[in-house]
Amino acid sequence: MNLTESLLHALKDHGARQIFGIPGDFALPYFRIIEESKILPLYTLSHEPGVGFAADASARINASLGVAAVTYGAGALNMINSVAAAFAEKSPLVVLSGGPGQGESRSGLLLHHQAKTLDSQFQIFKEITCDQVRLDDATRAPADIARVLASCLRHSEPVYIEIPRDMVAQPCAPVVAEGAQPVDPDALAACVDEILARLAGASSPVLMAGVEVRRYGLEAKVAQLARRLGVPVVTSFMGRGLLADQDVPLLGTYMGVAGFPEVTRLVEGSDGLFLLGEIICDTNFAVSETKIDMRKTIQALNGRVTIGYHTYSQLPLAAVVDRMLACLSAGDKAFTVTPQVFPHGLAADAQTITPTDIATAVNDLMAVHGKLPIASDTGDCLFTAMEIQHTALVAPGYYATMGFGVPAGLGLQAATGERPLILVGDGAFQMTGWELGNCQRYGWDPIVLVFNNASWEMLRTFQPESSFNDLSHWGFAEMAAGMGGDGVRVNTRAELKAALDHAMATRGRFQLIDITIPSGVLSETLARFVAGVKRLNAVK
Ligand code: TPW
Ligand code: MG
Repeated sequence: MNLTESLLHALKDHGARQIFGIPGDFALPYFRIIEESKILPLYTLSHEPGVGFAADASARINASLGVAAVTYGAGALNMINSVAAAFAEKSPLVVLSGGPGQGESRSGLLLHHQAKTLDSQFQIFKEITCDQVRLDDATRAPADIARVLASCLRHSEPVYIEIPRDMVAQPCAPVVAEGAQPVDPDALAACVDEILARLAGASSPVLMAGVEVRRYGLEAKVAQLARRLGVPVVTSFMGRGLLADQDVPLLGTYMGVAGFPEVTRLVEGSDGLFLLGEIICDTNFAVSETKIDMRKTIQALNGRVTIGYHTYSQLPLAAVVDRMLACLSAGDKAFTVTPQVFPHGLAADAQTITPTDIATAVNDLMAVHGKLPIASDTGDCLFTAMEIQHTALVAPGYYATMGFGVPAGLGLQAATGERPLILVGDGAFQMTGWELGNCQRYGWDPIVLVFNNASWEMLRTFQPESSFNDLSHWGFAEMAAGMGGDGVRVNTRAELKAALDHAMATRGRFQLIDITIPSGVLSETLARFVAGVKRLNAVK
């Protein structure tokens, strides 16, 4: 076995199912081995940000490793934003980069793709990955690979692996995976006793599920936990899409002033708010009129459980959930909640289209044809996604990068084989929409809804006086054919419904629906958000 084969087998053994990438001369040798060994399928895209987003989405949807393979310098540095997004939102993304061979630096010449020093790239990636290795020693490589992949899964954060181009075919032993780290049983028992006592003592406990629940594959167990505790469940904004397929008393998504008032009241009025696997960030918690006192919550995050004024460290989230389940008696507590009703029953008339009409049309579509997983970009499309019934969702809810939606949708289809729905604004589509041209090579056929308001509308809501937020109206529908898909522009609700039905019935080519949204028209959720933020700012 050579070094690249040893790495590829290790990736597969740790849960990776495919690689997304773009080669370059520093990467050609290891890409050849990826292709010829057939250990993992390789999907090439057009631009490195898309490679990173697709690999990140594959990691999120399957709760396993995603792999992004690039070349040194121009390739890897082009992917910084995507890796930063994965780091911020705790997605286990493995970055593979080619690199200069030993001795290449000795020529006395600067090497092409070199930024400052040959080590600059490694140093830059250190900031946005939790572990790194340069595979410059074939004897040490198996242990180094085992450590880095274990770190990736343990922390659910990106890692960086650089493969010098003269090392790829060196003989190398197979990687032996690291074992699980020991957990202090006394600390675990004390921690879980305390959580359960707090919840039992609360008159209005609520469980809020966050992204780590999915990252660590705990959705079914957390659903069981909620049933046994008999507590209502909400997700955070970032956690939207979690527990969508579980039997669980799921009320909705907490969004403070932008959310459904019943959910907001329940969460802000809870005296036992159990934050499970949350990222404690502004998009999850800042937009509230009644500030949640974090010191009064129970925060169970991977590796850190904080109750009141003290913290238990080094307890994996899975161990905490397992132990809680073991301590609770087996039966479910009888419990009902009134789930949120999402808009449905679109009037297929000649009216112009609002974002909430799009949510309504999607809800109608899913009621007939079953759920589709969704990849959403940043912008009003993500607020609109909150009005669509609970279904698997990948979106940059905290890091809020544009450009995520389209490549993430491709990542979803590659990783699951399921046909995804992609929600994307016109501004974001201008960034990475071209990646759709790769669907024809791989038989992907996402349904793409472009929210075309000819505007950076989210920005306009914050600063209406600036005319730089006006975009021209691009004809995305016309571009689809040249990229191997079908495109249609819709201006009325009747046209939207007809286009969605047609897209659903047409398989094998991507289906782009370019939806004209009149200027200044927001989803109901974004309108609540804007009004709420203005209210909050007015009282400051
Ligand atoms: C990579 C800043 C946040 S929202 C937004 C910008 C420019 C406008 C989005 O326009 P779009 O959607 O896609 O047409 P909509 O609904 O608002 O009209 N660069 C990156 N990421 C972010 N978040 C920005 C800039 C931004
Ligand atoms: Mg727009």
